[in-house]
Amino acid sequence: MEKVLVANRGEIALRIIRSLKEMGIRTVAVYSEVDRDAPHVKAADEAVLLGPAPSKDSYLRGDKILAASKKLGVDGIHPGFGFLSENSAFANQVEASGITFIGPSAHAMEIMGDKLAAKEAVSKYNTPLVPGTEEAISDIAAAKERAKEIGFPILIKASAGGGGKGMRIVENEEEFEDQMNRAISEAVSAFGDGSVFIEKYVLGPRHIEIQLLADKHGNIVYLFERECSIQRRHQKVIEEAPSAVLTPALRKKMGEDAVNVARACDYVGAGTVEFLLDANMDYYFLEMNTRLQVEHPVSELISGIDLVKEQVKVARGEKLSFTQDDLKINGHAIELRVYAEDPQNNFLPDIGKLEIYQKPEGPGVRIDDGFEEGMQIPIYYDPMISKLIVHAENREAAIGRMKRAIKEYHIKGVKNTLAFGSYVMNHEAFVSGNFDTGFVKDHFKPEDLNKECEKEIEVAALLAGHIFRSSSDKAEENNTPTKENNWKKNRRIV
Ligand code: MV4
Repeated sequence: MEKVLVANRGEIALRIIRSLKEMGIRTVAVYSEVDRDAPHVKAADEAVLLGPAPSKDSYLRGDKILAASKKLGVDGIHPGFGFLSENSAFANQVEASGITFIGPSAHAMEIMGDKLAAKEAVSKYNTPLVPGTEEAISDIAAAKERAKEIGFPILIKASAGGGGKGMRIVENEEEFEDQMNRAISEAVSAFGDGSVFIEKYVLGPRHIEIQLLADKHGNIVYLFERECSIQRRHQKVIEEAPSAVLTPALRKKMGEDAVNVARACDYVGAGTVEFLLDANMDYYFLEMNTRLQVEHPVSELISGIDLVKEQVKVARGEKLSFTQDDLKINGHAIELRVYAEDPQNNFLPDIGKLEIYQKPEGPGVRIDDGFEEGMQIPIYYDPMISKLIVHAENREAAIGRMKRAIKEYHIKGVKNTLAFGSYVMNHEAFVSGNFDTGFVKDHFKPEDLNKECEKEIEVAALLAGHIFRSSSDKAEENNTPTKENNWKKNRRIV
């Protein structure tokens, strides 16, 4: 593979381009009209304008991307995540053009994209599934009987849904029929497919996912788990690896079950199997994500594996160069997604210009971003500014490192989730590891961030006082006449 087109934008496009460059592969970026000056465009060897800002006119234009790839002699396309990454028709078109799609087969995407088909494929192995209906519900009365057997509350899920889309909780028998009818019509309008099924509602679960890598020769390994329970409205905010609560035995069992999920769909490439883990430490298969995920860096840091390079290698037909026994967890990693959102106002997306954008540095700090100071956050795409990822020898040290890195990160001009990150890092439930997917709902109140701010203001005031005193002390010692001189002479103290 000599030339790869990255069919994405922002931080993930830049992150992929970096690995490709390290492998000596030439790179092609694509961009929309608002992304002309974006770092991912500057970083690539060549760049192709796709069209106006809206995704449907630019990053979702598979036809334009394919035409540009042919014209420029591209031999591989990396879709990143979102946009075309889980579009099996696009993967097929790419492969039919003699270009390698750096991702799984269209077949694997289709099975895992249909939640009922996924459960059926997985049920051939002994992977635990949440009790529920195996087929799309056609008879509401029969489904109600099944719901009574399972016990309320139950969840109605759309087979074409996923990631929390098309889910409905039903608390009791009385509301079952009404909720079922709503769920079906919602699924028809949202996905063009009214297939829904029911599952027992697992209360207070953790969201644990297993990172996998599979080659084209039947070798599949797991790169341990990520704990992704700190989320709101199905949008993850903080992820870490490893989980604070898995024992080595449970890690091995979940890892091996995840490998079987991949086997069930002949998976190739990097993929992730999501599990729910309940308070009894029982776990259940939820779904498989057939793409590189936003939170992949925490797995890279604890495993020492560059997942993008591995995606390229397995797409080229190479065998994995390591086995499960070669893989060891090294330390602990935490990622904070820095969103252009206001945590004080129900995480409402904010837009504007990054007036100040200064990144933290130092040992164990990684920033994956696609913006520079002075840039505008576009309204058209995901509001993520960056991912702040830290790695340290253990969880406690990683939390300390994240707090330090957040303090070093200065963003002005756009409201963001940095202070929220600091709130979580200081929260007893997070520090102790005693939390689940209800963390934000159960613990977080917008006022809590004022306390974080007050702490910061207090520190700033103390520091300012100290600086003032030390500089005026020195001024007296030096007997220098002007303020200007005092500052110049003493600035090194600061
Ligand atoms: C569930 C569940 C509890 N019981 N299924 C959410 C996203 C998608 N991947 C599936 N999800 C869930 N499925 C059963 N049978 C809990 C979740 C879930 C969740 C639910 C409500 C609020 C936050 C959540 C975060 C992660 C998972």
